[in-house]
Amino acid sequence: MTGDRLLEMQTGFNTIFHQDPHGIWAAPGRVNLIGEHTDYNAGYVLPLALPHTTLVAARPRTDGRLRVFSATHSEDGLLDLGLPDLEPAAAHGWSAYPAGVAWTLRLEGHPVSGADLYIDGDVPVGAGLSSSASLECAVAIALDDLYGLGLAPADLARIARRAENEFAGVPCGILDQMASVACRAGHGLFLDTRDLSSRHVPMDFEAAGTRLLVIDTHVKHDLGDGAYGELRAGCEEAARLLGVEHLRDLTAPARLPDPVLTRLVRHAVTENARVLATVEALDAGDWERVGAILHDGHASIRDDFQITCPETDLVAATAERHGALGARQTGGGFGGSVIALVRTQDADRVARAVIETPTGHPSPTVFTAVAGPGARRLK
Ligand code: GAF
Repeated sequence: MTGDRLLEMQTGFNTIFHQDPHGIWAAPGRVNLIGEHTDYNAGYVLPLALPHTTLVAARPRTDGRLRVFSATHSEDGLLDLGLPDLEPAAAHGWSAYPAGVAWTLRLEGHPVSGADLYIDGDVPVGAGLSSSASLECAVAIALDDLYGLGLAPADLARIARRAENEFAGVPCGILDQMASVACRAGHGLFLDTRDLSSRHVPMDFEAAGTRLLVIDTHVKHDLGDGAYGELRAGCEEAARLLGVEHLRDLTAPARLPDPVLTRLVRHAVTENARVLATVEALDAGDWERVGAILHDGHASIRDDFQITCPETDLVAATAERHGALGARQTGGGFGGSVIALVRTQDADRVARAVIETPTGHPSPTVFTAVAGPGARRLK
């Protein structure tokens, strides 16, 4: 984080609130290497934090007001919300995330009496890279620090997720929030979402002669549009019919009379196995194997979970045709970003090929992922 960014945050806060912030906090977006739609099935995930972060400059208040300004939504101006009157559905758009975090903290008995928040960031929005979780987590650690709550990272993630579920109305799992608070630079986070136990798995792409390309297809998805909730409900129904608490409890795919549920089960079971296999391959330094697993992961979300779209299928196939070891759509689905694991010498060729892929949308944007640190105080 450059001094310039901190100065911009400080100046931005000053301009809006005419005072100095008490501190500046950052929480990253993430890419999920493998383990898609396993988190609400109590399964495994393997994300890494991006260097892209949401930043929050903040100062506490004692009058019950939450005043929030987002530099990326400056057209909305300064929003002034009364914490005691906050109710789910009272705040809309981006402001539901900071408001939801303050609401959840108070609901759980934490003495949060208000705050001025100046928010900025560079996590691409709608790209499947967890911009909303990074906003929630940045606000959560800022309020935790300002009010000396002493919450553990897993509690902050749980509170941020609760804000998203109950206040913003998005029925997500805990993958994105745990990635944002608990990742470590140079590592992926191998997380068991059942008990939140985790291991930091070294993920130094450069030293391995590889790169992880993140290809934002600019095809937008919306997790609130119902499809995500339907998939989740389908998985829960399948678990009920199969007599297990979560699909994670199955050791092998199982058939159900409903072919749709049978497909959901097959993805959930095989995806957990792919996370375990990826961790093994990374530990062994077998990057070709990691690529092959990413390829299989894409096939599973395309054919079984059916959350890809023609554009991401095309981009993933194009990356592989031009030499990627493996490529797959990452994140919640229905567009967003594709990741491609490539050998360093193939990176430019693959990037050029996907940028030139005619998807019917603005050309995809490509950057190289470097595993960054989790949420932290900067100043
Ligand atoms: C979204 C959700 F927010 C996560 O909880 C997770 O389910 C993911 O989609 C799919 O793996 O990012």
